[in-house]
Amino acid sequence: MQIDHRLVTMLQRAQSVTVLTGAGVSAESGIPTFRDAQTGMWATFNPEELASPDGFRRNPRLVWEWYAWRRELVQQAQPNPGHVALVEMERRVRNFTLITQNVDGLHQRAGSQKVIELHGNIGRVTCSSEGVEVETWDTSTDELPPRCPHCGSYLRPDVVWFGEMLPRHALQAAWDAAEQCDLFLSVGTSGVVEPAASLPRVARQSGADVLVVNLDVATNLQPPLYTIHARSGEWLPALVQAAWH
Ligand code: BV8
Repeated sequence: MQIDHRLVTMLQRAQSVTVLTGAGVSAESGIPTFRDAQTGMWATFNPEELASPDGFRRNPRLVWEWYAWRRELVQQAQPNPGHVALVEMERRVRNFTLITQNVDGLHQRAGSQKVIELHGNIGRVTCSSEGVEVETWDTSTDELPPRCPHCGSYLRPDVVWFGEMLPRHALQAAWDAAEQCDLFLSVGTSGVVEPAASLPRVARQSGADVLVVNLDVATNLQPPLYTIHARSGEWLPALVQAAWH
């Protein structure tokens, strides 16, 4: 895959690079994106309803099982070349920050060291009342969701639901990284969900060049916003290869 030399030069010269990833980066690991038709038994449910406090209040068992199904998908998935390319980029760029909207932990499994998880991580479980992480619970009953061993409230996935605030420190760190970078990459995100969707604009307003890599854009290389129609699992490795090999 040929990468435009202007983009390669921008990356080579960048002192500070910030990357925002969305479900499209994990799609090539076989994890359905949020807006693709959910496969299997979840095709009839609206993710934004299941991923919400009201959805959990209305049907805690269904929501717990939806996350258990997704957690299984994630555990069977492997990081793809797009994740691996971002690990090398982190090693090559002086100031590098990776912000992800994904909750699958694949960036960390690929080897990324510094990952800002804006929407939490499906691999962690918390108490729905105390908010603290819970690692073991009574599995002898078939009641779902399981209950917190400390207070008896339902357990829930450690993810940010629609209508919930993002972790303050993570959002602040992401905002700062968007303001301070000279190159911002937005990869595999539809840019629908706020406040993450505002990060590319924050970067542009702070003078950064912004590259958007997605399948729902046409390629248009007009500074300072460059849109590239490409698969992240192909384009990111080709960019890293062109810049440093
Ligand atoms: C908040 C964790 C303050 C859970 C997620 C009305 C009422 C209440 C709230 C709102 C409202 N209106 C707006 C809001 C704010 C709301 C929001 O933005 N809603 C949207 C739907 C309009 N945001 C919130 O609620 C946030 N909190 O604002 O708090 C507040 C509080 C109360 C009231 C108001 C405000 C919390 C948002 C976090 C939600 N949690 N995830 C879980 O995963 O179960 S978001 C979830 O959806 C994902 O984490 C992800 O972030 C998002 C999906 O977005 P993408 O990652 O972009 O995925 P998507 O499928 O959309 O796109 C994939 C893209 O990849 C596509 O463009 C596709 O073309 C591309 N692609 C596919 N394959 C590839 C590819 N690209 C490259 N290569 C490929 N191979």
